[in-house]
Amino acid sequence: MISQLFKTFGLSTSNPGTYIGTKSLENTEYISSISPIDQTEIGRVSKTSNYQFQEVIKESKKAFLEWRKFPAPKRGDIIRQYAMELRRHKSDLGKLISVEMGKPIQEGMGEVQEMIDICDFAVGLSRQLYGKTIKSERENHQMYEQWHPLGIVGIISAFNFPVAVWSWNVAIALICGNICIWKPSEKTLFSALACQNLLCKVLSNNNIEIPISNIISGDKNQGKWLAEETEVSLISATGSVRMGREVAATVGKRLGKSILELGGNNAMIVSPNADINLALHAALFGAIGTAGQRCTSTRRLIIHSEIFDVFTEKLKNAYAQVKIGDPLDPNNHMGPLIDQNAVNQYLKCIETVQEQGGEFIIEGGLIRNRNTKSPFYVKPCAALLPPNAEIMKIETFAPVLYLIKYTHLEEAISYQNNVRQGLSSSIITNNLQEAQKFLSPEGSDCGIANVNIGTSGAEIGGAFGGEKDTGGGRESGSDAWKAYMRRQTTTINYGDKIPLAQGIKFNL
Ligand code: UN1
Repeated sequence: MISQLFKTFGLSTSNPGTYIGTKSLENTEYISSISPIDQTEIGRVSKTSNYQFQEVIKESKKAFLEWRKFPAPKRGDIIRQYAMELRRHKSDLGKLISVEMGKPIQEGMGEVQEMIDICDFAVGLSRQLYGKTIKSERENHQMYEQWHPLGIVGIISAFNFPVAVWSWNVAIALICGNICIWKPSEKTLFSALACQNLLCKVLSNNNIEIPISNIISGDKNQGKWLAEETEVSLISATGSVRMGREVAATVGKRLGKSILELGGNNAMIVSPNADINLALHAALFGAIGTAGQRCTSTRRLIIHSEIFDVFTEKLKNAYAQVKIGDPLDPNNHMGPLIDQNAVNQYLKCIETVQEQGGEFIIEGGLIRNRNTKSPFYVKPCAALLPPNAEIMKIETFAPVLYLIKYTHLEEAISYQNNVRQGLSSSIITNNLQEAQKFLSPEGSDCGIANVNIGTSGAEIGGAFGGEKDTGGGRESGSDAWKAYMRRQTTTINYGDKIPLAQGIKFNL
């Protein structure tokens, strides 16, 4: 299967890792991509050298001078064609993501669907980069705002959504007239190269030689080069809070712009007025989807004490039905964790839960059977914890769910907000007052607040991101595009006098 995917996406077992548009550059140092499904090596990709990085910057600068001249709807048309390629390759790209990252095939294809959706959104947006007109206080004067592209946009993405989060950025940044440089996660380079090759196809079909989308491959070092580079106007980074702090400090020091989408620690409140069946589905998908490796994963269930026993009994039954195994088998709901380090974190988390007075209602542990061909498969688990347990403040990228009991809604909301992360949150209730309270300024402090929906599975049409340690950035829909452009305020005097603002007069 993998050789077929290689053929489809123009890949081989050994690939260059630096792309300047359609041109690729190889190097002598390589990164291996290992499938978490069975630990086989998919192939290798060369690391970007510092010299190659400088080339990417030089060519991106030149490219910007050309690309910014393209009318925005023409730029949109390139993204439209890219969306068509993605539609044609949805199943194959979904498979490649699943092989490389270990998420279930339906989720791999779901990720490609997010790419298609954001491309469609960006095509429409390419005709709607509207500015405001403003009433001037002076006679015969007109004011308005217009939006111009920034220049070069650097995109640092994480392994858990190897390509969708890039697409949220690249589709919008490109229609705005920017040039993009992508540093994908070193764990999912093949998925990234496949996307780049599809885009190159579109560029070639249109005889566009401008390198509008470029790739650098590597680890922290290459990420640091990108963050330090003054020619890069905006860095959009997705990943850990630790990484985000470093990027923010580096970019902030040179007064660059950044969009940060960092850790989440998302809670769902299950009220006594909840539709229990609905709550169950939402909790299950949020907690075990992508094996708990989404930044939107449900980590904490805050359950009313009146329904705690009934609900957890149902949760136990639901967990017992979760099928874990080869993510390429569409019958399975959960694949492996990404690597040994993730497994170690998971095991350490279980130990800490017990040390902090947690009581496992659904037991965790490693899974070793004939369906699991790598040591990275783990059991999703859930533990009841005292509401002040410190472990619940840390984001562990694994399917460990914390259960907390509450008696009053205010108490539940304060538990929900009592963590440093502020990405996603939800309440399951059919009570209007409870729902509105949760959505009011006294309610959830997160970037995403849902009612009768879980914490994960956000649509691209809304702005995506969160508060506090999540970094404050917003990507994808709504007016997130404004972060990829610079605002220019313009005043035109169409009279023959020059009245000064604020009533200032010169007696000349
Ligand atoms: C992420 O985990 O970084 O809302 C992104 C969701 C997905 C995106 C998650 N649409 O769960």
